[in-house]
Amino acid sequence: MKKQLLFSLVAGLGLLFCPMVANAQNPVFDGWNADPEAVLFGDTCWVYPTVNGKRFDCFASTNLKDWTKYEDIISVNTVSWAERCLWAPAMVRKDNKYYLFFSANDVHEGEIGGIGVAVSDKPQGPFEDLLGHPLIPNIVNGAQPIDQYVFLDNGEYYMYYGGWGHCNIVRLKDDFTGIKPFDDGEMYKEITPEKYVEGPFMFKRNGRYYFMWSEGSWTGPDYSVSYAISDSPFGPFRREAKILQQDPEVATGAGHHSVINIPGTDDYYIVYHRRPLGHTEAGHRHVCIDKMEFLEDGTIKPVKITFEGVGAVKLK
Ligand code: FUB
Repeated sequence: MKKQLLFSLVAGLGLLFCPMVANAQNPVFDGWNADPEAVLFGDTCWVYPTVNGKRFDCFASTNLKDWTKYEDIISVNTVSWAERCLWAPAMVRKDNKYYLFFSANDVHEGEIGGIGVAVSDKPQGPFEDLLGHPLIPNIVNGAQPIDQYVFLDNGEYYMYYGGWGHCNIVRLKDDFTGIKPFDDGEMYKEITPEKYVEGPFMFKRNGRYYFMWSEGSWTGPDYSVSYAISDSPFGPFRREAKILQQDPEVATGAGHHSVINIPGTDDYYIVYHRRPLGHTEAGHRHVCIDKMEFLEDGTIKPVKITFEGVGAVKLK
């Protein structure tokens, strides 16, 4: 009887914290998922999130509303050097192959782990470890080797990465088996903007480079996303503003995002994670999608995080 009473109380509180919204589309799919990397391949949006630290799943949709889940696309059982903390995937398609970059083991000095890369013939995997060892195993310029984002610019693949408040950029070899020097001979360039914590992301709009990152603590309510605009992929990146953050009426800890642009349009969507109201557990994060808009001068408007989401969107 006591148990039943407790259950009704918890359920009632849950309803209080999660208001019912007609046609609510956020979170976009069920389950605790975070750090979503969203990419468009043709008419399909693929989302690669952090799942439980032991494996990755991915999700596909042709309208951002209805999703198909593909489970266990790679796991610690298939990457010899990975044991735990499989985090924050990044996805690249090159020459009809799909490359999944990931971080593993939450490495500290002297430990095995870091950023790895896996390959498949299909976006839904299964993926195989490409190298048998991490691509970036070490801590350089104070940046923990996690949270990579791979960016193609003028035929060169660059990787932004880094936790612990430091961000590096490296240049990837064409076959992704390692990194190669910049024109000045340097292998790693630190590009950390003010207040940067982790989760870098880059996109190009109207010839300008938008560099974005997460701030605050990912376990807390103040996790958020800010950005800078530059004329170069190497910066300098002067912090412009915070554009994604908690809303006391909707959710807390909104951060670690990616951005998709519908080709041939100026329609942008931000794909991010957030923690439902009333939840404080670090891993309780949901993937959500909301609209991201720009002002005339090219700056990004603060994003309104919603329960409604973006409706059914034509992706092609
Ligand atoms: O999901 C694990 C970690 O949480 C990521 O690497 C960070 O960016 C934070 O979102």
